[in-house]
Amino acid sequence: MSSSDGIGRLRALEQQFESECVSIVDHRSLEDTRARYLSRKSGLLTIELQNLGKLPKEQRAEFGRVANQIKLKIEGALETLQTSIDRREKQKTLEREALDVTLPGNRRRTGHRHPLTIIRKEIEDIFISMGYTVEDGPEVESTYYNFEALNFPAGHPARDPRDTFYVADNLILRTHTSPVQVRTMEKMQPPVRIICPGRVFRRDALDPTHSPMFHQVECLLVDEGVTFADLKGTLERFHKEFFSEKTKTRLRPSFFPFVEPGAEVDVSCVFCDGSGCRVCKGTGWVEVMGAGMVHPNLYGFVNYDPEKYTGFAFGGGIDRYTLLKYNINEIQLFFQNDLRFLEQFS
Ligand code: FA5
Repeated sequence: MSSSDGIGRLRALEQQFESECVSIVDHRSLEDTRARYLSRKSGLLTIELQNLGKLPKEQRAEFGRVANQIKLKIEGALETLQTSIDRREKQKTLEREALDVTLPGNRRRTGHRHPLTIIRKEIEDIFISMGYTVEDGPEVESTYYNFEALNFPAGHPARDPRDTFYVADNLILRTHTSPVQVRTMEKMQPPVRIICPGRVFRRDALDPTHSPMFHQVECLLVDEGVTFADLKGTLERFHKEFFSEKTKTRLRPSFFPFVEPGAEVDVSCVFCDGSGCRVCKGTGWVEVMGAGMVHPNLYGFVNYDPEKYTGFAFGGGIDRYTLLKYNINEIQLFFQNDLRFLEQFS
């Protein structure tokens, strides 16, 4: 091989590289070209350089000089291309990720408290301000606490599986919050002054004011010298705070096994101020809870001295209070989770 042949091939390689340069547009084509010309084993220029040894000695220097010059040229050109490709890629990334800080943001929708939660909290706050504490009790309850210890005789109709949801033989979904009375008296000595809001369950047919799952709030006060007048005064104060100062409270004799005497509690209709309307069915009164003086038999279950202590208890429907407070005529609205309804409360 003569030196001029060799140099001719080097120059041809140089030209080939120059014409290929225009198609280098990204990192991938850049690296492919770099490997094709300069790779240590199979690069086109590397192979030419391996031929150096085959040249006559006096031609080697010239061939080596030209080869080196072309190598530096290729490396320089690739370096320049690398810089411009890097700049272009960076620019593309910046454009892709560009943030227009003048665009309006996405407003996060805030949740609303459920109307039943709002009213439960309002009721709790009124009683807390009167010195009561808030207790909790299990929703899956034993028949002992739901019935026996509340003085329900064996065979009482409320125990019937047609009225009560049974989980097992002696285990039910509580039908009222009154079991918390016994649970509380078991764990604390008088003076006792508690309320307990919570979910209760009955096999009641659906209608605008009845649901098989609803909410009650229980109240229990036991101390020395507590009288029926204290019960009435507490109910009156509560209703005036909750509805308005104009609201009247009325007690009608009634029967619950765990109180004696017992009463149904009505409030003067908040819609017509007692003059009679559709909501109160023309009577001027709306029934809201059951109440009474704690039956002395209950004290036997919790080792309180019935000669020393007396107390009162009542239990009201939170759902009913909510219907009245917001003038809603359908209890099911509370459980259908329709946002158009729920969003009206905050
Ligand atoms: C009781 O549940 C007694 N535990 C209340 C009580 C407590 C009396 C302490 C004496 C002493 P009653 O079954 O009447 O009572 O229910 C009380 C209130 O729950 C009712 O006045 C009503 O407001 C509400 N209520 C009853 N059944 C339903 C129902 N299916 N859906 C919605 N609310 C109901």
